[in-house]
Amino acid sequence: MNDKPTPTDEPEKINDQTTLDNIHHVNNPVLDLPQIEKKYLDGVKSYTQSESTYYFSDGMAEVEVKIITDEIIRVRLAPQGTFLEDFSYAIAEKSHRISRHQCIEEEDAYIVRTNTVTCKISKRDFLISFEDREGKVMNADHSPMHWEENPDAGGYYVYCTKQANSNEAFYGLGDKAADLNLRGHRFKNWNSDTYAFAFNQDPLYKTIPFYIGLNNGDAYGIFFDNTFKTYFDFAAEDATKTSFWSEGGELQYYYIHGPHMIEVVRGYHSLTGTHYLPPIWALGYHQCRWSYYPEASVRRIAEEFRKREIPCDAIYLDIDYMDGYRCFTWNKQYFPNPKKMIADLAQDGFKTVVMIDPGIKVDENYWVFKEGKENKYFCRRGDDYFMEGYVWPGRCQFPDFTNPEVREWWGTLYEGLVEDGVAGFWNDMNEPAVFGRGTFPDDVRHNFDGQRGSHRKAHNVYGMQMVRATYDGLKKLYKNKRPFTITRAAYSGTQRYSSVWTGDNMATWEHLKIGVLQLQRLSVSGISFCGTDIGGFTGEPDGELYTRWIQFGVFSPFMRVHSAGDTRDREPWSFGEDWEKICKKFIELRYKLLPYIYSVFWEQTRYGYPILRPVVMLEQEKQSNWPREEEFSFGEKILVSPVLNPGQQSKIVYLPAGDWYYYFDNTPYAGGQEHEVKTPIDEMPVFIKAGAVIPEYPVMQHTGEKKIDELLLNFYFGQGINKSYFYTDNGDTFAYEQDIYLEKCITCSSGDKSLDVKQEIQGLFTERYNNYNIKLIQVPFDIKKILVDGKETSFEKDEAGIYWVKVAKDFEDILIRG
Ligand code: NBV
Repeated sequence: MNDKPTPTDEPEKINDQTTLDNIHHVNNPVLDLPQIEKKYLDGVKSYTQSESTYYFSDGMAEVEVKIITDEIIRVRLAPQGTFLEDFSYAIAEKSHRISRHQCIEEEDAYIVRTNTVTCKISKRDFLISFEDREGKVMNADHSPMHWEENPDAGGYYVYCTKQANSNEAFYGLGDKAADLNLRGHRFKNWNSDTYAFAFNQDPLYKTIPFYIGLNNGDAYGIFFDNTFKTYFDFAAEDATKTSFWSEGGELQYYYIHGPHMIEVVRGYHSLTGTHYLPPIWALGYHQCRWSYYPEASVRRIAEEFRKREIPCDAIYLDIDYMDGYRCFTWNKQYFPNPKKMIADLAQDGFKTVVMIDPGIKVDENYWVFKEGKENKYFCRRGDDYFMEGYVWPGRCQFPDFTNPEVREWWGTLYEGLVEDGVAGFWNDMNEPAVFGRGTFPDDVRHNFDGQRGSHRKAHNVYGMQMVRATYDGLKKLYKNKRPFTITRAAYSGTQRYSSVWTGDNMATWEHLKIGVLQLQRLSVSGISFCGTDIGGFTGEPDGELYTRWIQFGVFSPFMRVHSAGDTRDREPWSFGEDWEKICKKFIELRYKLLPYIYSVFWEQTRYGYPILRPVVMLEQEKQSNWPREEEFSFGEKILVSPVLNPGQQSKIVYLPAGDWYYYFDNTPYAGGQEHEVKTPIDEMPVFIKAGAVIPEYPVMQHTGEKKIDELLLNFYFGQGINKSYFYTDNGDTFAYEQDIYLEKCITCSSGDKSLDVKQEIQGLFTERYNNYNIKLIQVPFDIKKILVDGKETSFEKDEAGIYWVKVAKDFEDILIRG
């Protein structure tokens, strides 16, 4: 761990004069070695084709252009003509859709074409560009791909420099604590333990080398799949250039065509996978702290939640539950009978989630260490010494999670805790973090799934492979139940194995804002299941900050309060009755929205839609939206703008085109413009899209508390035709993979004094309830008649002008007439 934020290195320059000169310009005239200098691709001399892959050569270097789909093309560079092994931890599967493509030779260029994208490779200078079908250039090289030999480590520093248009905006790159539009910034990817990080501090915990460019209103994506230390410069050094480069590995990137931002994200998910569908309890409210112990205080917290009737689904145990911080053990003094405690908590509707770190204590009497040692599962240095470093348990060794055999073993270690009833696991410190020097030295060797590599290559995937081992192991141990995992470090593709949190933030208003940026950014970078430490990890929030953060938490995909060991109490009741009341109201709101939230997760898992969508993603054609950072939608139908300042009485909120309703009183608002919205402390700007159908659960104390006897459906009247989807299943098994789920599509078509509703149902799951209770909000005419599947049905109207009607859950159509 680092006690203080580590100062970031001076960013390397990439222009010719300054690049890495001081590191390795060795020019020995006696031996007449070739001078090490930056080399650029020369003109194209020849090309060959092998199925969906085209190879272009400049006589020495080779460039591969591979058609992945109609929308996705991969480019690779081999400086000496030999490509590295085609291996990636990020890419989910290799079987891609076959698409039609061809290569045409023109006088000055080769044209590789799919149904959607045209990739041009200019013969004279090897510049590569991507165009849409109409010939609009989406993305083009500024200079040919280039490289520089690295005589110390071997391989090359590899560079790609693209043109940046004067008004091009950039989004993505994971957890960066920077403006949402990345233009004008430079970043480094090197997973780092960054306790109490600051705005614009870089690098942070995660490496997601994927960005979206918004070029004159049209979007494309670039995924630079390289695990070494990578850099991105978004028109910072030179306003006309966007560059990405790496200290090793291959220059390999995917061009992902839009033109809509959301389609770029879906394309990225088609490569790197989507989030596994979490168990529904993982979407409830979670209470965490470093640490709740001993057993009596865990029980007291749980009792307090139930006594105060504040919903909660999970309690976390941080490192102090372990025996001397030895992973997979219990401190029997604090927790004499963990199985019984966990069972009692479960009886009361609480899941127990515990932490597991990668550092394994060097202790000959500790079974995990002994097994790891005997089987040679721990990482070693260049000269074969063990990689040893100090972390919580003292002197530690570290499993090499890039070795499949080690991952398999690690997965089995959870057996005891799973038998004790633990429901979820939290992987921390997996950047990997080591006290003092921060992380492993570069010479540590890794198996890298048989591809071999030093820590330079494996560092950024270490945490991902740890949580992969955790997830895969748990999947076996829980049999048909869905695991829940959360990780701090990540690389592209981690979403297949885990949720994430943003690490050790601070209890300040600025950090609340940073969280709003980070979660939107993670979501558009393929990591939708993300959350912040609500309330701030270090420091003390006052009641107002805590409450506003809880409000943001309701609309965070992952909702967990967490704080450091030296902070005062952080439970929803810790700030006095007034704040407790508001926090309770908002946690209840999370539970009411759960069927909607769960459906949004399904859209992520099944179709690759991001969960949080910044306004720019909703209306990318409007340039005034590009810098908006505070409004975002949660799924398609709910738009929020969290309150981010103390004492704030009102807030300017932009609503995208269309009509909206203010959630707390159903007041209609016109979209396509800004509004000044009042922000009393017990409300926040939450708007529902007109035409939406939002399913709602009654307030429950935990997701398993009630079997509902009818489902409330909130119909928000909208002009024209509007579709809403919702998803349901048994909430915690993999039966949905055998089609045991229901996906419902409700289409509402409004006319003059009429509303027609149709329902289409897919899947084989059977709900336990029989009816929907439909709430018709803001119907602009007096309803005279309602026909459900042709039968006239009675309805009611309340004082607020809302109509209520009960219908069978599998109705096909409803006709509402004024
Ligand atoms: O395990 C203790 C903490 C944990 O509470 C936090 O969430 C992690 O981000 N952990 C870091 C290690 C110590 C941090 C100072």
